[in-house]
Amino acid sequence: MKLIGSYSSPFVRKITIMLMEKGITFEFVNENPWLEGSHAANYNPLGKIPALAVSADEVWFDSPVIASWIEQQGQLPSFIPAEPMDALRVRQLEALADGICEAAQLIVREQMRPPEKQSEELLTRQRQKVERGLDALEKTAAQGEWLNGQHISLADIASGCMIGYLNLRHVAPNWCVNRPALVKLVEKLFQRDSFARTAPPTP
Ligand SMILES: N[C@@H](CCC(=O)N[C@@H](CS)C(=O)NCC(=O)O)C(=O)O
Repeated sequence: MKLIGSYSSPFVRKITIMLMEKGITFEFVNENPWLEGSHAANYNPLGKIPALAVSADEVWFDSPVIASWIEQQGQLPSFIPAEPMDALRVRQLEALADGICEAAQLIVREQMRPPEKQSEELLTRQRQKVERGLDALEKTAAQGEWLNGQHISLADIASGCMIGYLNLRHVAPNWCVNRPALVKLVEKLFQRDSFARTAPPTP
């Protein structure tokens, strides 16, 4: 089984951590979708990573779909609760963390353009999404040890990967100010072997 991705992608990291935590072996295929000649579109018509190639004719893409496929393999620990409403809550929090990553990526790409071509409107809009998203996660994190229930879930993993990405790209560098519950959660996550082993390389 091959995971097509890059070491700096928070979506790829989420999937890598799930596989590592469950002890599922895989081959990592390093693919930068932004480089000319990238093979990402061979696995996902959208040309995005991650993609999980289970065999030549079974390829899964979009990280929430890949996460569901991994869970369906039945390997413990489970990162999506069995109870349907709990599962929905976890998936919504995953979508929130992923959405913050998407907004952060738009900020990063916009800031790569020449200053005179950058849209202040786009940057403000995306920064607001990041801040509102972080506030919502802080509120949830303050309610318990994990974002949902008594156990680590996909919501926590996605949130840890999201914060790792903000740190890497210096987006919202003050994310930890006035968000003590999120800080506590992330510190706990970053101590895990799976997080330590997937820390993105600093550019
Ligand atoms: N919703 C997708 C987002 C994946 C995504 O945006 N990946 C980025 C890398 S972090 C990418 O491949 N971008 C290339 C592009 O947008 O063309 C997922 O969760 O898998």
